[in-house]
Amino acid sequence: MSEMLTYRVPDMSCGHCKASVTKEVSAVDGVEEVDVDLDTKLVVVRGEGLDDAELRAAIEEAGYEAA
Ligand SMILES: [Cu+2]
Repeated sequence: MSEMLTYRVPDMSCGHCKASVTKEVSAVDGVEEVDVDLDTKLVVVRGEGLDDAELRAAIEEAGYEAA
């Protein structure tokens, strides 16, 4: 069964931010789809067996912090 987790990442501002976050989060186990909306600063992650700590670590790895 697919699940969805959403993070707010206020420091994302441009296409480069979006690409960095998408790349790191996509590499996390179980992630099937990553949607970054720069207007709302939301990162929506869909997948199976998602791990909140791993996803937050991936966002940090990209250089940002989940609010
Ligand atoms: Cu940027």
